[in-house]
Amino acid sequence: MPDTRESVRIPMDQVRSVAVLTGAGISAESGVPTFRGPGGLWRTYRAEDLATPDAFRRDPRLVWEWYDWRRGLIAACRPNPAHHTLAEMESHFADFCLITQNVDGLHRLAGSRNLVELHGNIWRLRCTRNCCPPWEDRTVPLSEIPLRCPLCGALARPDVVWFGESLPGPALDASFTAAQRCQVMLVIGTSALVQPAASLPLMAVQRGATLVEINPEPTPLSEYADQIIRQPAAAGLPAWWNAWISVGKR
Ligand code: BJW
Ligand code: ZN
Repeated sequence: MPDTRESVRIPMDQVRSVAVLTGAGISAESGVPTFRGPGGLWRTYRAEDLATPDAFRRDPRLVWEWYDWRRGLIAACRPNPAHHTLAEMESHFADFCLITQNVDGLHRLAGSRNLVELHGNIWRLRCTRNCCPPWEDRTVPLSEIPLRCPLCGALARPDVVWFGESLPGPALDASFTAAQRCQVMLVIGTSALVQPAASLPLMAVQRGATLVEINPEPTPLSEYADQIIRQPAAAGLPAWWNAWISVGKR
């Protein structure tokens, strides 16, 4: 089977509804480490020690130190052409929903507005007592570790989704809705191994959507894709978008 199927072309002016699912790969060229590829975080660190509620209960200092280090890395990163292309695409469709698994905040920085952050945001913090509203804190490095809630003094935690935790209900609902009603679903830079995010493109396919994958490596979704761009996102997405928009104008 060919790795790149360039043949699928739905005229852009016939498309009203687009959903996009992004993963760590879209931010790789901005300098944010991925999780599972070469140089990925899970090659050096164990998710069980750092990204589960049990790990945080056992050793909040260790988990906070790891997040403080990652926040420092991400603070130095800027959106790349793939983030900017998605922000531009938003204005071309009546219904456009960008669903990201990333916690780095780069989509919003690039100007995306109709955005669902499925796994939370590393710059938002919350109180472990759940009695106080979440707050934004962009301080790098953090003023104290482990950080405490400024209102009640309980332990604070990053407002991200760890393994074994439920995803935020409104984010999950919005992404199911978008996946079920889109005509085109674009999947960019995710290994598609983590549930329930990985099921969203399959939901879209079951409802008849065209699936486009942009990823230099094959994933479990590749066999369902109508079009595959085997390139890094920062080059592959702008080229794909320019090709699609120029077909629409002809
Ligand atoms: C490029 C590129 C370039 C490189 N351009 N591309 C069966 C059914 C349902 C659930 C489960 C199940 N079995 C197990 C579960 C539970 C679990 C799960 O899915 N585990 C699997 C690993 C097996 N899921 C959960 O626990 C979720 N909660 C949940 O399901 O609640 C209900 C429930 C609970 C308990 C049991 C059962 C149900 C929560 C998942 C939370 C994930 N959290 C993390 C950390 C977030 C916080 C943080 O960042 O600190 O989210 S883990 C990590 O993985 C992070 C990512 O968002 C997520 C996905 O990773 P992603 O984005 O795909 O990155 P990579 O690195 O994997 O892939 C990068 C890709 O980019 C690669 O393909 C490269 O080729 C590509 N790439 N350069 C384009 N330049
Ligand atoms: Zn509190």
